[in-house]
Amino acid sequence: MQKLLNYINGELVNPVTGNFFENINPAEGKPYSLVPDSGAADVALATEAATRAFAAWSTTPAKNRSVILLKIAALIERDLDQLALAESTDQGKPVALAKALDIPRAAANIRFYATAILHESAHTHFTDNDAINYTQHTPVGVVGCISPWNLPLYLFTWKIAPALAAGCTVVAKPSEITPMTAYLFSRLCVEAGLPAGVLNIVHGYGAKAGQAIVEHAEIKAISFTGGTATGKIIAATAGPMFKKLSLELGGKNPNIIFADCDFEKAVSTSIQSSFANQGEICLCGSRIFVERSLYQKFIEAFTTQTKALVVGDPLNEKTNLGAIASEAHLNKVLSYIELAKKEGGTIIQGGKQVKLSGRCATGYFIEPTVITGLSHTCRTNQEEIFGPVVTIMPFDTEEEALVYANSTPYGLAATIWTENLKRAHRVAAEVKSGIIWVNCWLFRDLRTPFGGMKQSGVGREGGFEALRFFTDEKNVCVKL
Ligand code: TXE
Repeated sequence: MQKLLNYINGELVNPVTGNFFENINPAEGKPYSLVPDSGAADVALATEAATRAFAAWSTTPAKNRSVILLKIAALIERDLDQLALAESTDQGKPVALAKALDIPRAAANIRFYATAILHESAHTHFTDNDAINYTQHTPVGVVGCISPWNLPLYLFTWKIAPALAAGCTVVAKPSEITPMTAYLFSRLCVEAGLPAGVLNIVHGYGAKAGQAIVEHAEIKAISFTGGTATGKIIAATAGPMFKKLSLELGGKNPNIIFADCDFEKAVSTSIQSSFANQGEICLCGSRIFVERSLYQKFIEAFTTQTKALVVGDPLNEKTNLGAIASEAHLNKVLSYIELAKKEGGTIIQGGKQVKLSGRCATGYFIEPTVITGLSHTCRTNQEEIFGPVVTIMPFDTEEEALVYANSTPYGLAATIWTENLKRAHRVAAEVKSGIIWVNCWLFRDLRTPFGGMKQSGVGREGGFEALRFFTDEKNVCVKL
């Protein structure tokens, strides 16, 4: 079985203990490769390498850092098919989605920051004729980047690219559930000639390798994307050490549909925002609120289109929903469908595990599921399920829609469907979410800030904010 390796000090190496654990292909429910079971000793070696590399990398001219990052982006594009296949095999998502979204976006992340550093500027403030103040940004040092399993290479590069571009050196850990593309990425970094120690990738479990990264005294900043519960643990560890922290956490996003919307567009995009990537995107709209006069018509069109979705082998180009990322997650999602029934919900579409035949006979598949008849306060509508499960509720007034939308502890994203321009702006201003889409979903301009409110996170990623996160900022005041 293929053994993945850590990437430390420019070399692909075994974990210190020599221990590995199995990496499961979720479409088959079977192991297909072995992952380094790294711990504090591996993180210590990675951090030493990153510390040694920092002086040279942080003073490498921006244009030279840019050249090497662009080379890595080009290698990702060269290996698009191989990386998409690996992402699909590792995560369970349709290979077509990996090819269209995950891998191109990984390359785009790197290109964006490789060129952003060429166009950075600093603020200057003239204090009458008495002084000049200027703001200086310097790379913060060795940083930790910890990423989840839903969009593996996409989110891994979303953190690593700004850190490297800013001049930091990095100790990174992909999710233990989806380590394959991070491993392939490390091989591309070797091929591109990234200097030794600039990026180090340590594979392993969160509580062991991840926790060791957060605890390491020489790691000055942590950028984390994952569950809110894990975010709390990381904040509790990193807070007293005064590390810089960026936490991108869970969501329970409202999708608000007014009767004056472009109906066809609202339905077809809501199918995407509900079920893309098996609903395993923190930005999915898992709570759909529909104005009562449109409710019945929406339910009929939405369930018809849901029924037409193909749950199948991720390697089949016609598949809409592939496998759930892990057996534990499959069981979690199924338990929420049971909870919804106990809470009085009606499953109007789906609701069951899917048993496929052939190579996928023992894989982890779930029908896209639509639930009605629940209150906005029940657990099903309050907790993040992170699977192909949506609830639909009617509302009577704009005020009521806002109460429902803002009723969870999360505040990551929201979608609003209306052709009324004034209402669109009014509602967008009132919804407590870090990103609001009006008449679209998942449309991203990489220059815009990204992040959550409430328990969906702290800090902003994307744009120049991410570059700033990885720097120390000072004001220099020169008296004239
Ligand atoms: O993620 P974890 P899990 C949500 C979703 C899901 C839930 C739990 O609801 O069901 O979170 O998923 C590393 N110190 N999201 O448990 O644990 C871990 O190894 C340092 C939302 O799989 O948060 C992995 O690399 N690191 C989400 C990363 O954290 C630790 C995406 C994320 O894993 C650690 C995924 C520790 N103590 C799940 N413990 C989103 N917002 O996109 C774990 N890790």
